[in-house]
This record gives sequence, structure tokens and C-alpha cells, in this order.
Amino acid sequence: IYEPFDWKNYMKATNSQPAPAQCFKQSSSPPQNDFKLDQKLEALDPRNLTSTCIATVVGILGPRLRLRLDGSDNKNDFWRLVDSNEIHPIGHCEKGGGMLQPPLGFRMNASMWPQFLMKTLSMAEMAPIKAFKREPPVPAGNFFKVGMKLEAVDKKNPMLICAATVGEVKNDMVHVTFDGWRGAFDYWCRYDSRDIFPVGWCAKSGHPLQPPGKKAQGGTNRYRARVSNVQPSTMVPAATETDENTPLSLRKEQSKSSG
Ligand code: MLZ
Repeated sequence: IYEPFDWKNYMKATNSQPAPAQCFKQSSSPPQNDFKLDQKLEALDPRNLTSTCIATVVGILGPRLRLRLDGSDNKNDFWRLVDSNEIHPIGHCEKGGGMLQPPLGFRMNASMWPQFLMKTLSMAEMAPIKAFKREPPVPAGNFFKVGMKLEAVDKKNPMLICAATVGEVKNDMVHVTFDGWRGAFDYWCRYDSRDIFPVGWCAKSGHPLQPPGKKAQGGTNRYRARVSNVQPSTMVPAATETDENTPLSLRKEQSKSSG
């Protein structure tokens, strides 16, 4: 019923307000993405924030980069904004007196690291310095209020930015809940997290926005009938312990139709 998804109509229909831009550690206009696929840069290893590694740009979505650590596998890709302070041009680490480290789970023998690094860097197309944008300032405080709408990274599917609502606020923390989805995707983050954005950020930045899931907010599921016409081959498998990942509308009939 909210398709194509439009925040304005949706907020009207749900009688809700967007979180003001001052709540977020995001620049007022989303930064331009001047990176290109296959360029290399330095990134903190997300699994070991004390090491700086070489990363390759393997995907681009609006102002976000999909990064893969050189020497790692392709199962641990992660996303960073072009104005993240966790990415830097090649040479930054050494300039600060640091040493580039192998990623956690380096797929060769550790003794191979110096050679591997040399070869990787010699073949590298380095991301240009001008592609790295300055990190926006931290908001003066936690201004989020329960019920405010926002756009938030789904940490279980980090390529997705989805329609979300502030569910709770506590000190410096914000509970992010995803509209139309069960609690399985919810998380707490700091108010200055780089994973949360004001309403309209995706549209402005050219990043896709995942509309709300099809679980009617706090009501019965009006999509059940329609979804049950779907061809058997495209039906989702029987409910499992990962059932929480499935919108209520796509769950099998026998699952409890709680609200
Ligand atoms: N693979 C999942 C994505 C769910 C995304 C939910 N985001 C809040 C699915 O489509 O079931």
C-alpha cells in the first residue's frame, strides 16, 4: 500500500515525524562518491580495529563503498561511507609511523605478508586523496526521541539501508527498529553512529532505500491473501529458527498470527 515508497505519504499515514538532521553525524548534503571499482585504500580491519589493512573497492552504492581486505576472503566484505574516518589513502598509516597489517584471517602463511603486501601495492590503483571526504562533526548531544523516523543500515544485511523508527533512547544510545519487520533486525547504536541517516538521505544520495516490510504496523497482516497466490517454487521454506528474518507476510500460514 506504500508502493512506490514515499516517506511523505508514509509519515502522514503513520502520523509520524522524521528525526531532524541535527540528530545525525552525517553531512547535510551527502558526499559525492569519487571512488572507482578496484581502487585500493587503507582501512581499519573491522574485526580488529587496531590494525590498518589494505582494502579494495569491490562495490559502490551512493556515497558508500563495499570494501574487501586484501589477503582476506570474499565473505567478510564491509561498507564504509566516503567520509568515514576509518578509511584513508594509501600511505597514511606509514606517515603516522604505523605499519600495514595482514587482515584477521589472512589466507596465507603469516611469513608471506611482507611479500604479499609488496606485490599488492605494486599492482595497486590507489584511490585519489580527493576521494576521501572529511568526517562530519558529532552532534552536540543525543537529540533522538522515541517514534522518530530515520533511515538505517540493516547490520545483518549491511548493503541495505531501510526505513526505521527510534524505539527507545537511553543516554547516548538509540534503539533502531525496522518498520514492518520483527525485532530480529533491531539494534542499539550510539546517537553518533555512521549507520543511521535522516529521512530522505537515500533519495538525495542516490542510494537505494528498502521500504518498510509488509507486516502492517501493529495490526493484522493484510498481505497474507495476496502472497499465498505466489507460485509454490517461489514460496519461502518452512519456518525455522531464522523465521524472524522473514516478514510476517511471507511466513507460512501455521505460524502464529500475532500482531
Ligand atoms: N534477506 C532478507 C532481508 C531482510 C531485510 C530486512 N531489513 C530490515 C529477506 O528478504 O528476507
